[in-house]
Amino acid sequence: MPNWPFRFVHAGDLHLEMPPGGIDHVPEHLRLLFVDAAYAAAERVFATALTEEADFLVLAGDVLDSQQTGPRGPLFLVEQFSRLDQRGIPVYWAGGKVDPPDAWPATIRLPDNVHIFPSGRIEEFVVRREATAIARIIGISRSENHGIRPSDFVPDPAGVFSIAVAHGSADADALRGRGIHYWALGGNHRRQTLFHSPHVAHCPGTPQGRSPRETGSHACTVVHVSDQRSVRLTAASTDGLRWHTEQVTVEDSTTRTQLERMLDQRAAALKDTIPGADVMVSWRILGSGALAAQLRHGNLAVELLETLRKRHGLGPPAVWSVALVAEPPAALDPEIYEQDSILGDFLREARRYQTNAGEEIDLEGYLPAPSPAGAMLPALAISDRSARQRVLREAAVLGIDLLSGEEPQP
Ligand SMILES: [Mn+2]
Repeated sequence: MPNWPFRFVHAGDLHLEMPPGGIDHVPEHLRLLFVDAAYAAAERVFATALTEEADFLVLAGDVLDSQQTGPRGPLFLVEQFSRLDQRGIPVYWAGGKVDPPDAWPATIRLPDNVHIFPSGRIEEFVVRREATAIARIIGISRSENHGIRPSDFVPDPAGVFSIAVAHGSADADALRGRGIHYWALGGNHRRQTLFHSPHVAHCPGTPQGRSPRETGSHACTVVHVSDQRSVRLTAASTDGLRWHTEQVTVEDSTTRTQLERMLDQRAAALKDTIPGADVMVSWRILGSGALAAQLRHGNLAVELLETLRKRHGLGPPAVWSVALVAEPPAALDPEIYEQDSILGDFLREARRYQTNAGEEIDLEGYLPAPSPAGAMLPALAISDRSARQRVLREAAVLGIDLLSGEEPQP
């Protein structure tokens, strides 16, 4: 059945109450950026609805915890909703974990274009253009005791394009079987499309990364529905603060000066590859050699961080170096195991424990005083196989770093 083409914006997990974090120290000049990041990203969601001339905006839960934001959260949203209201763009909002419908402060009036789905039962709205129904939006706010129940959602008997809005996890196959044209999901902070054919289930993720682990671009989604009802998704970037991990490999022969130049060039390049955002970069240094050893144990990592921060971290836009960590190499050069030296002896001993998984490592003898019976023994036994391998690999690398006797190069 042919349809009017239309488009809408789908966003979720705005979490206005949650500023980015997860780092030891936010410098003075970036504090406002952190405090405002969730709001700035949310504002870009509303701006996207305006610039795309969207027919409507769908919010799939966890927009704000109004207890935690205080009045700033609701007042900000009323202002943004009003901007859309002036352009005749309705908002359909299903509550998630932190924003059940009754959490909205009673004293703050929502503009008329905002429709909040109730919890506990499905409600539906029909969007019309020139008296023709172009979309039917069915939704529910999350209830505490259960996630999404796909069977709650029924496609339109007359065949109008049906959009289901809900927050929480759901089995993709169960959703697929319902015949709903588009599942507008929320709850996963990472952007994800569960399926794309013939129908679509999509979660746009949070518009702003909150920690060094949430790297990469964050966005809301513009959903284009053609007259043939094919669905195309485009991401509209929303994060003004971007988390990024940059890997740099050093060779045995790399000097400090060479590494400094490499870091400097990479930091400068990030300004171009990630335009329009302040970048929080975590450096991972891979490789082996004296310089890598020095990075793992000396002050060098701290000194390099300070230089990077001074040269690139001030902005705007800032490329702020969050951390600089040298990773132990995954595999060691087999030749050093054959050395006739203290290091060789040490490595062969470590390898013996690595290959004989059954052989217990006696760590108790290294304790300063006899351990209280039982209390620490389970931890000392390193019973977990992968933990044991990791400890032995780190011990081998530490041995190489400290026993190889190579002078670090200037
Ligand atoms: Mn959430």
